[in-house]
Amino acid sequence: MSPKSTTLHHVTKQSYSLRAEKATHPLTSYLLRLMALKSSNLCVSADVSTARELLSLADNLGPSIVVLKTHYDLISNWDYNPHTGTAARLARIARRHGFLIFEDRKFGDIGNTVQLQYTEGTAKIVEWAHITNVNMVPGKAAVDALAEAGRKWRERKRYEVKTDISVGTPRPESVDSDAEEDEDEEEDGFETPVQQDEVGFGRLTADTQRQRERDGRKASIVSITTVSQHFEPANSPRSAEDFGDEVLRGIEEAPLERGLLILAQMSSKGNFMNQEYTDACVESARENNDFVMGFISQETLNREEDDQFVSMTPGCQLPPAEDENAEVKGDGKGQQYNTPQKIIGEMGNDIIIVGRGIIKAADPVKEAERYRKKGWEAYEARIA
Ligand code: S5P
Repeated sequence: MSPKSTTLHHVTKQSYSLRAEKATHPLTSYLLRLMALKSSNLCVSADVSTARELLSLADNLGPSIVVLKTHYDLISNWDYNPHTGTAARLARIARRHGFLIFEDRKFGDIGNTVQLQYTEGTAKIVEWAHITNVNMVPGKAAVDALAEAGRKWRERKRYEVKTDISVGTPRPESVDSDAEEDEDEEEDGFETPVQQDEVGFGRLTADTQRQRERDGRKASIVSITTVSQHFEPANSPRSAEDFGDEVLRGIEEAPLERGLLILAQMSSKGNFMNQEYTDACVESARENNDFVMGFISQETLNREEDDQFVSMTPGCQLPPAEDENAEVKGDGKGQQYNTPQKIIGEMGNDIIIVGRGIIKAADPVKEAERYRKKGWEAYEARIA
């Protein structure tokens, strides 16, 4: 659809800081605070082919952006290891520079399938992407299902499973009793290396060894493995004070809540997202507003008094710096572009999403700053 220039909703006149205070979704509130802190409403779309390019873009552009958008399936050598892989490394860069990771997965299937795609499989997107998005063509059930999966994941994350493993030796009087102990432990289902790995607690402590020896356990041919688990509240988001330079100064790390954007309008020429579809997206967002942060759209879709969704807008390019009045053309493959001024200033959106305009520039760092400034000026003029 071609977006209408409408009278802008009252929220578009408010500062990001004020909106951060009012937002009920923790991740939306955090994002708005981050925007105010970094004077940035820029999301870079890191559409590159290797993990190395992705990580170096993230690190170099980190200071200018508030969101980094990924298409993990474009990366030929994505490393799926949850602790040392591409997503884990990206997460560390995101914490250090203060930006959110948005996997532009555009889920578009029946509810059951999108839940599995979001939480399972090779990528386990929910584990590392603060934000993802859905193409609502299959219907509202896709949004409901993702919201359910996001809530369940968050609930599980509320407690960290901490696992201690100690390897000792059996009491001299009976090897049988040790066998029983082993059996009991296995019945409890506690010998799960994945859980041990997940929290990094799968280690043998010297203290436990010594304690075992004090308890009268002596060397023997059979050893006992005792695995104990306890549940502890997960740390609340850490700040630079307790996390050093690993977290951007001035804000704590992102909350654990996950967020969804609904693909309500597209930038591509001749797309089939009509008004009826867009209206249904807005309804669905209102129905799931503890999980849906807002939209990928070409105009703000806040309509009712209480709406406080964010809209993130792709299809953004600037004319070259040396000819700022030049017309920005499409990419010849259906993509259409608008300037930050039009997207933020006139259409009332919150975040510009820029891919090739920045990543293909001769100097992406400088270009990202040029976009950041233009986007920010448009916002400041809008709320003035
Ligand atoms: O309507 C849309 C929705 C999205 S998410 N139009 C888009 O272009 N996108 C994405 O934004 C697209 O998949 C790509 O990753 C990015 C735009 O890239 P650019 O190089 O054209 O700025």
